[in-house]
Amino acid sequence: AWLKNQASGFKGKDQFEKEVVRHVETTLARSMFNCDETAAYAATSLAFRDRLVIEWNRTQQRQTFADSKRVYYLSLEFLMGRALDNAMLNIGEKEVAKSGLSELGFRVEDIIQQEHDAALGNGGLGRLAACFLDSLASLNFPAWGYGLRYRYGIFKQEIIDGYQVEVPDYWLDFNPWEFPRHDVTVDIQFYGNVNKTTDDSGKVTAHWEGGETVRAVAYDVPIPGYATPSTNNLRLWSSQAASGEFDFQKFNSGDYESSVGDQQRAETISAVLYPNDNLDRGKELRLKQQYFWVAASLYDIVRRFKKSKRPWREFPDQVAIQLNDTHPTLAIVELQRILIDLEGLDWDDAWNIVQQTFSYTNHTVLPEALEKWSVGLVQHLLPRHLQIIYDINLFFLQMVERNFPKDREMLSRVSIIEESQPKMVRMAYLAIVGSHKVNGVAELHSDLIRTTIFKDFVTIFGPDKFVNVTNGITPRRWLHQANPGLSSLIASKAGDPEHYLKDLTLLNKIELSVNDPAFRKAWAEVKLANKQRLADYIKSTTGIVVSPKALFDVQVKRIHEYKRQQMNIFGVIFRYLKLKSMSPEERKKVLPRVSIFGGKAAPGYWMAKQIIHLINSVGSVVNNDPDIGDALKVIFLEDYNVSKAEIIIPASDISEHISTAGTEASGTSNMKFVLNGGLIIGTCDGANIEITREIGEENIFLFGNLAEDVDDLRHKNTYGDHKIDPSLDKVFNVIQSGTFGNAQDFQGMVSAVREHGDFYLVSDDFHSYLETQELVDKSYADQELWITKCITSVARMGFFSSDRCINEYAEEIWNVEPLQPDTNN
Ligand code: DL6
Repeated sequence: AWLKNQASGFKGKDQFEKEVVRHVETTLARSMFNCDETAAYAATSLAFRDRLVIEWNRTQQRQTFADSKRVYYLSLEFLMGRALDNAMLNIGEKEVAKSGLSELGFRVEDIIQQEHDAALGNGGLGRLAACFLDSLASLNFPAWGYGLRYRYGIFKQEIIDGYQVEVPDYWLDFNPWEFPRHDVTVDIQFYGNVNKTTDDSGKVTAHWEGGETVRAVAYDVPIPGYATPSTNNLRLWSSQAASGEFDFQKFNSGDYESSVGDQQRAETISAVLYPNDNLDRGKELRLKQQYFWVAASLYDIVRRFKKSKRPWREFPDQVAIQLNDTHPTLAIVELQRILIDLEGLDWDDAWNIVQQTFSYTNHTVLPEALEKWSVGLVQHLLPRHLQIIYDINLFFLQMVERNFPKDREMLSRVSIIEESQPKMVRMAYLAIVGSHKVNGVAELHSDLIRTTIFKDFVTIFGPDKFVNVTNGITPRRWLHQANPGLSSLIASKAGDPEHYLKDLTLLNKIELSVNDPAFRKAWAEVKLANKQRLADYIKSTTGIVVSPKALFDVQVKRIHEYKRQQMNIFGVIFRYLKLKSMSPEERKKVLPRVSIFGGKAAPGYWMAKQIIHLINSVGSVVNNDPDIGDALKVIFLEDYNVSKAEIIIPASDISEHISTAGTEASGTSNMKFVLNGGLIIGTCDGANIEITREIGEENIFLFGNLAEDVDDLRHKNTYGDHKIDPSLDKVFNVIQSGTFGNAQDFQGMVSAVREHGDFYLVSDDFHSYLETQELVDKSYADQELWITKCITSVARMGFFSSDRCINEYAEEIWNVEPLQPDTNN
């Protein structure tokens, strides 16, 4: 292992064992005789944490000393998953841990399983942030992540009688990966009012006074790079009462409940992650979370900058702040406030600095996900910020008016303040105006934002401000960690993992072996073993036995109408009806299929919950139908999360990425599935398009209408002749006959298509979906050709490493350079 030469590496398994034993006996105060798997996990993590901390401190010192530009990635979500396995692999000490633990009587796999996922995110957006942290550290960029330390991450999903039930996810019981920094605190102000004073020179200064103060306390999480000593920092803020204590006066007078009231109110801010994906709910507490987090982060960033004693105009040479969606947009306003109100800069100088510092990533074109806050709420919570937003808007609109005097309507179209009832602040517009670059996350998505939702801004600012950075995934977690079998097979052709996992384009070397019988055989064996692992997991969690020889068809992601899990389950019902209509002899010839679903619905999203209920209801009918046997099984895997994805993704033969064209900004699980040797069925949407470009259209199953036709189809469905696809009609009739339980339970899903305009074009795409699924069956029957497709696809996936993606951000948006570690000390 490369770290062996570092002072921070273990000197062999004996030293590792000694440290585990030391932690069991001293830190945990237990004896090795009663050391169970939980304690072994704790001690192993602490032993690894000790290693990380050494490099972490060195990295921070190196960065401070170099005083070069840093990147700050502001994200309300970091869906990190488990840390131990990742730490072992990134610092190259998993083998040491494996043999050391085995001597102590444990299996490394069992120990890894003890860890609770860090699930501080909803889905793609949060997982992308986690992949980016891995790449930033692996590529040696001086970078910090800033987020919130939610006490409750995304809820745990239980399926009871086929329905989703949400259970709180308290993940902080024992978390060895965070370091509370009780000395790093920031007091954050809310509410109050603004007074203005004028000095002798006539300069007016605003003072934000009064209101309520909540304390932000930093918790730091080390982020180890892969095969490098660079270890970056993720700083998560936790809220507590500014006084730190409860109210003794109230307590002494016997008012026990309200004596802790302030404390509880303050702690509520970072208590819980909002469980919505691609949906904006406009709740006051959410706005409070956003300001609390950006204000604390900016205070920290500014404090660090000020230590360098540089003039303010150099701020953008030292600091690049990336806004992960619009959630941190208030940071733009906060920096402007700091510069003009607290540091005394002129508006224009300050605004110049702000614009050069920030850049904004858009992750969605769905109107329901585009954030807006009511002016009244912002005024109440952040009175000074609202004034600044109005000034930003005024100067912006004056510029627009000067440059486009003939287009009066443009002013209301692009105004940051929407003149609706009530008036709203359009956060995406504020983010665009306050940033020097705006990017989409896949080519189609970036084109769509340029030509639809942000079209006017392209006219105003010019096309260069709007760029594309296609998303990526870290191959360390999503290949090496999740699929060790495939990773070592690839290594036999592509060379040392330390090389190809850092330059994923080296995967192309395996294409030379696509016809090598031994390689192909080994490839098939790895897939079968991964399918067996998933089959075992399915059996242990659902009791259902599935054959690993069947075709595994997987759709795992948040449940959303635009992602069209409903179309998938309608297709499954169609398949079931077809099987039922066959003779037993015919049925025996059919290629068996296991349809696997997983994903959470937002608790308030009624339709998404109906979809989960239908999947489970279909499963209980199909799986118990003696006519069907192994020919079809329908599985819903409870509580889909990062660590489950690591088991599910390597086992897939075909996975479904079937959003209505133009709705899925990118998707990243599509990349993970192909990288793990599965093929995909998908629409011409998001990154599917670039995956097709890279791997070749002969290796992907594309179907459905194109994004450019969606508006016309929707119009036709609402105002014209909306004929339901006959196969879908048949499926609906069976649902309505009560075959899968009370038809009333699924009426909403059926009438959304039949009576309410079929907004997601399920009927319009259904025929081509079924045809393409048939093609999948036929292709899978030819295993030789199938394996060729899989190997070829993996070989061509190098583009989708998040390292490529981070290098693009660094060069085109942030203008930062990596800081090479000194590997000799
Ligand atoms: O960019 C990461 C991820 C994309 O892969 C998904 O396609 C997209 O749906 C998701 N967007 C969001 C938007 N949520 N908000 N706000 O999660 O981003």
